[in-house]
Amino acid sequence: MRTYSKAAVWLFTAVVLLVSSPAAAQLRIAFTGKDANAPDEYAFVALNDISSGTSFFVTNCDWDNSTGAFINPCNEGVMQVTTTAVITRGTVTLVQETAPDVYTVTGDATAVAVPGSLAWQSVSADPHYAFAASNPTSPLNTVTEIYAYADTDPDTAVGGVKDPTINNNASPNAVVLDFVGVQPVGMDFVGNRSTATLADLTNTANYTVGGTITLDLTAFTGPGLPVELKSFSVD
Ligand SMILES: [Ca+2]
Ligand SMILES: [Ca+2]
Ligand SMILES: [Ca+2]
Repeated sequence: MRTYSKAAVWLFTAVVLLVSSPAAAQLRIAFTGKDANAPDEYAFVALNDISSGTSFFVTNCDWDNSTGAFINPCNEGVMQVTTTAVITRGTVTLVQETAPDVYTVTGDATAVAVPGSLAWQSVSADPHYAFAASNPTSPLNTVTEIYAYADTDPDTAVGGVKDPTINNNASPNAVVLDFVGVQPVGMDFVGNRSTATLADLTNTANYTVGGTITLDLTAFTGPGLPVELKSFSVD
């Protein structure tokens, strides 16, 4: 009779569980607007339902895909956003800096400055990256995935060193919105929120740009709401 070690049985069980378990919904968000005039603010949409108690980080630091890390120090802030209830797919959440490093959220989340991080320091060209990190006390150095990137620098970020979807420590599913030839202080999605697709969210033609903008928090409701992944893995 063949015998198996406990370790072999455990490994077999773990593999069966891994293969048979449905894949958990991946955290998927996209930026829908920002306005650097006081109060500095941005809005994001949930592309999947987000569980209560989920955390991610947002920074104005630039990514460097030649090293697979954020440029650090970069003289920019980083905040931790944590959901306080389920945020359903399509919901738009607003985060505003209402005093230096004090953030007010319109929606079911909190936002706090990461201890030791620099002030948010609003500047029109500031990029916005939303990302996951393995160490919440040093998130810039421990990035595991970038979820969304809004570039309001007039350069072409896509395909360049700031593009988080390519090269080292790449996040192929990051939703990248890249303004080219303009440096908007404010920008906001003005396309059709009942039919928007992922391609619409990343097309700057669907955004208004300017100075002070009241960001539109209307939910995205259409069946074409972007949930598709460009790439999928179970690591
Ligand atoms: Ca503002
Ligand atoms: Ca800044
Ligand atoms: Ca750009």
